[in-house]
Parts: sequence; C-alpha cells; structure tokens
Amino acid sequence: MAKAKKKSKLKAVKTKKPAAKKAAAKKSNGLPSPSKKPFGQAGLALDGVRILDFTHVQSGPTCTQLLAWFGADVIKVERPGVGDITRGQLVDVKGADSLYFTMLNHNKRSITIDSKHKKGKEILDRLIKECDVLVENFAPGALDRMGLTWEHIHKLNPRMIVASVKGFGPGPYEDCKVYENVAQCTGGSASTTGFRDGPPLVTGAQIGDSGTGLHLALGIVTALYQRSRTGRGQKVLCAMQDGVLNLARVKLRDQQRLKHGPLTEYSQYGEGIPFGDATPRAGNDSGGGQPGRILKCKGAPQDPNAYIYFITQAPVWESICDVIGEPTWKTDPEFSTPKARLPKLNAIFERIERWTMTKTKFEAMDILNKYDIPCGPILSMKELAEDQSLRKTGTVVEVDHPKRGKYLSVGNPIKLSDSISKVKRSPLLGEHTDEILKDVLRYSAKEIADIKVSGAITAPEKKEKAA
Ligand code: CAO
Repeated sequence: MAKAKKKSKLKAVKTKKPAAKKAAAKKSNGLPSPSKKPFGQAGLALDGVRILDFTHVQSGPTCTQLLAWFGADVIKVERPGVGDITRGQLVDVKGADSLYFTMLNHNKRSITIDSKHKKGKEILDRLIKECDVLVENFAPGALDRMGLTWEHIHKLNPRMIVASVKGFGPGPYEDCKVYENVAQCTGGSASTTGFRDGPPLVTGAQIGDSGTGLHLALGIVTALYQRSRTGRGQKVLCAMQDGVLNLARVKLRDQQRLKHGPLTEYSQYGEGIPFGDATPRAGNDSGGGQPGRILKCKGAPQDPNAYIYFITQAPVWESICDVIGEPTWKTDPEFSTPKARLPKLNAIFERIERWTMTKTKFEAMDILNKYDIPCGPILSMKELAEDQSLRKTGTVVEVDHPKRGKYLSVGNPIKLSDSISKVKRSPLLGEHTDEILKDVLRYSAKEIADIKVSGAITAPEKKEKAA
C-alpha cells in the first residue's frame, strides 16, 4: 500500500513537471530565468554577434563602434596598404593613425583584404558565412561592383543582415556620393540654422554622419531582434538625408504651422518682420514653446565662450523677475503672461543679459539652478575635455595607443547597467589579419602562407619590395 502511494506520488510529480515548465515559460515570455550574476558581470549585450565591418570615414564607423562597445565582435575589412582613408587624414602625430580614425574605430579588429582580388573574394565569402551583420557605407553600387550583391550574400548566409548608409534614399539623387555637410544641407538642417539675415549654416555636431550611424545601429539591433523570430536576415538602409530630416523634424512641424499664422515664438515675430513660405532661420531662439537665447556673461565677447543659454520658461517667470531685479514685471500686464511677452522678447532678453553680464557663466548657472530656471553654459571643447564628471562616467576617456601614446576620446554615451562598455584602442591596419584567418575562418597555417603570397591581403607595393 505504502509502495502504491509512493508510485502515484511520483507519477503526479512526473506529470506536473512539463506543465509547470510550460507555465513558467509562459510567465517569462520564453526568456531564460533571470541571471543570478551581479549586474555588469553577465557578459555584454551583443556578445556572440559578429559584424563584417566594411565601413569607412565617419558615418559607418560610428555605427560599428557602438555595436563593438556593446560587445559585438567587429571585424573591420580594410584595403591592404591603405586602410580606411581617415587613418591618414588630419594627421597630428607623424607615423601614427590620425585621431579622426582612432576616435571612430575603438574595440574593433582589423583585417586587410583586397576585395577585388580572386582570393580576397574567397576570404570574404568565408567571412560572410561566419558573420551576422555586414555594415557598409560605400558609394552607391560599390558593394555590388565587388560582387557582393544582396542575392550573393543572402545565398551564402540567409541569416545575414546587410546594413548600409547612403547619402540619399531611392530617388533622383540616389547615385550621389555624400559627405556630412551635404547631408546637413539636403536634410533641412542648414536652411533652418543660422540667423535670418545671414546665409544658411552647418552645425558642428555631425548629425549627417554620426547621426546616421546612430540610426543605422538601431536598425541593426532591431533586425537582429526580428531575426531571432524569423531566422532570416534583411536589408537595413539609412539615408543621410532622411537621418538629418528626422533630427530636424521640429522644423517640418513649423513649416506646417506657417499656414495658420506667424511663428510667434520666433524673434522675427516680435520684430514685426513678416514670415515667408518656408521655415526661417531662427538664430538662437529656442526650438520649443519656451523662448530662449544665448546671452553674454562676464568676459564676453573677448572670451568666445563666455555665454549662457537662458530659457524664460513660463512657470519660473516670477523667479526670473526677482533674480534679474525686475520684480514689477511679475504683475505688470505688459510682462506677466507668456503671450504679452512674445512681441517684446528682444527687450526682455536685453534686460536679462544686463544681469548675466555681471556674472561668469558658471556663477549664473549656479544662481539660476537654485530657482529651477533652465539654462546652460556654453562649454568649450577644452572645458569638456577637462570636465571631471564626464571622466567619471566614461563619457570622456583617456586611451593609450602604441604609436601615438595617450589621447582623449568620447566613450559610449549610451549607458547600460548590465553591459558596461570598456573603451579599447583602435586596431592598427591589418593587426588581426592572421588571427581572423586562423581562428574565425579556420584556415590552416599552409593556407595562410599561400594567402600571404597571393596578394589578397598585402599591398601591391609591399609585394614588389619583397620580391
Ligand atoms: N579592396 C579593394 N577595393 C576596395 C576596398 C578593399 N578592401 N574597399 C573599398 N574599395 C574600393 C571600392 O570598391 C570602390 O571601388 P569602385 O569605385 O571601383 O567600386 C572604391 O574603393 C572607392 O569606394 P567609395 O566610392 O565608397 O569611396 P570614395 O572615397 O570615392 O567616396 C564617400 C567616399 C564617403 C563619398 C562614399 O563612400 C559615399 O558616398 N558613401 C555613402 C555615404 C556616406 O557614408 N557618406 C559619409 C561619409 S563620412 O563623411
């Protein structure tokens, strides 16, 4: 009897197990149970993802650098002897890779392959089979001319995601080569940047290149996520014009508002200057509904960065009046409401500037912050490079390089609590060619020796010298 009881108990346990498992899986959405490892010690977010990095200059490299910081194995393919053209552009230390290159290619491995050489093509095909994502930002058609069409890649590896940056999407300009400032101009940024009475301006922030690289990185991780469900890769395309327009979307908002009357938060409204049929340049006016300007502080204009951005946010208007010494403006109907202030913004900001000019930008920041008045000092690159809080968070990092010594770089600006980026120096040209041929592509020592003499991974000049 006791035996029978035991048996039935066992049976009950046996039958319960799969059901319990199923319920647990349902509860966790099919995900593994939460890691017991401390945060930051469970590997990196993109561990196991391998990227065939065919990028150069800035837009593509910013994308693959981000993926590398998140743990992807990024294999940068470069032309033998030359490499990414930026290695030799804006050189500051003779004989060393330029900062242009080193600051855009951290945490990657470099392999040199002549993609137009027969043996080079064979190596590339092998790499395609081993990688999850191919990222490129060649001129339109260049990848196809190498023989690496979508059909060819997809046949070799149906799981491959092929991600591209181009200047323009399909349309009249799709065949054009594009650099940063061209994208800023064609994406609507330049026409809306600068002062109304001056020419269009480009911005210092590289919204065309680095901005599009960011868009592409998001496209890639999204495609990787979809692949975990569908099992297949797809094409990801980010056109620089589209990326800039996306970042300038508030200006397309204003374009449509024009149909319904003047843009009252623009200084030109208060100055009585009529609006045309396109979003005008707005100087340093705030892009949102809260009027803002860049104002001089103590030391300006001799010090080109002794300025502060000051926002006259409506909820803190009374504090602003007290701080600048105009307490009557709190109740004066000419100044007390946002609507009443709009036509007088020039006069209001002139008065505020008379106050900011009595303070350094940091003193002004300290005082204004006590009252929650939104503001920000204009920080120079020198000040940012020396900022200790940015060093602490890893946003500004010091990196050591065998040929140039120590240099500063911008680390990963995206902080994940369970995938902590460590910035490693950029690779020397072809530094990892041998290890990738051996460990990733599993070529034998004899095969590697044959590849070396084939000319597929070495520059023609070097071959001549050796002969
Ligand atoms: N082995 C052999 N050949 C290689 C190679 C390798 N490893 N890597 C590149 N090449 C070849 C390409 O195949 C191409 O040859 P073809 O013209 O015969 O097809 C050639 O190098 C030049 O490539 P490219 O046209 O892309 O380079 P470019 O300097 O003339 O143009 C750029 C640069 C950026 C304007 C262009 O690549 C482009 O428009 N890219 C898309 C938009 C973009 O990313 N712009 C931002 C750049 S950052 O400001």
